[in-house]
Amino acid sequence: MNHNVHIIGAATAFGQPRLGVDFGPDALRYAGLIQTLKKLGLSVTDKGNIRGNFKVEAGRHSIKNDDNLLNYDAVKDFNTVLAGSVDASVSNGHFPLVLGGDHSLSIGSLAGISRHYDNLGVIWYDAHGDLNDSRTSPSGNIHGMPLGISCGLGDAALVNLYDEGPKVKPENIVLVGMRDLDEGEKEYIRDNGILTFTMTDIRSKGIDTVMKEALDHLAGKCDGIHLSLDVDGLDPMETPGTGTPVEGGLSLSETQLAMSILNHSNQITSMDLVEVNPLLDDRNKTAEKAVEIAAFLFGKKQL
Ligand code: EXY
Ligand code: MN
Ligand code: MN
Ligand code: MN
Repeated sequence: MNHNVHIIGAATAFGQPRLGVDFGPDALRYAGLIQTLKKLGLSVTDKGNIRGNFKVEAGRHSIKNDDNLLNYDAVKDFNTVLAGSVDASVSNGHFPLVLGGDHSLSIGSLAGISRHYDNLGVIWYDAHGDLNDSRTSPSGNIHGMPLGISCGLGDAALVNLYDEGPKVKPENIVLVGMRDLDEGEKEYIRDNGILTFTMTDIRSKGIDTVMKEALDHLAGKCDGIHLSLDVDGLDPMETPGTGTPVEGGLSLSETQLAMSILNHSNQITSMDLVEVNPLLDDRNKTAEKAVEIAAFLFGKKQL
């Protein structure tokens, strides 16, 4: 693992309707993210927060375009700025750790990262597939679409954001923790043969086997692996401070084990840590658990 970490705060809430998730990066800092990573011996530079040049004015936070996409212009502008920042981090030899913010930020993080790889692998640790487009989305919320957009689905300007064309190939994706997939997402997963581990698969095989199978699937063909970790992948009893909780999720200890396996693989080259919403939380416990998860990715051990 690259020990030179750039923390990039992606303080966006535009991908969904709830306020507060834009304070996620600061909640993670307050929970001790930077000190915790430094204690592990990493060189950590905090690049601050990207907010873009937008104000959440009356009405601004609830505008839908003709395609029913919420806050479309704001999501597009924000992710263009974010892509540039992430691109610069990778160019300078750093590991970008992008703090959310809602999951629409992965449009920008994948756009900035993918230009550095011919075959970027993606592990999407989440309750949701985030593979919708405006046609399949039940909500119009773009945080339910970033992986689909990165594969080339839907709105052309979002698909072509920062660089022309799709950023990720379906065969280079692994979904982990799935338990709330919309019909269109299921169809896309089946049609494209995306390797998917539902919670039922995880209960049956164990998270250790699942993570090893995920890494085996990407081994050889991928020249880097991006981990996109949505805290709603964990059970809401563990991480209540998130906007779209789904029961029956992963525990903290399973996630620690998953992160240890990724650490030992030495394959992870970038990460998003997203959907921490301190306004919905119980005394910042979701951010504290998210810090613990990042620490295990970077080599923290219990003994
Ligand atoms: N699939 C639902 C939708 O598209 O509206 C819910 C998406 C939630 C997305 C979250 C954060 O991972
Ligand atoms: Mn998500
Ligand atoms: Mn590429
Ligand atoms: Mn989710």
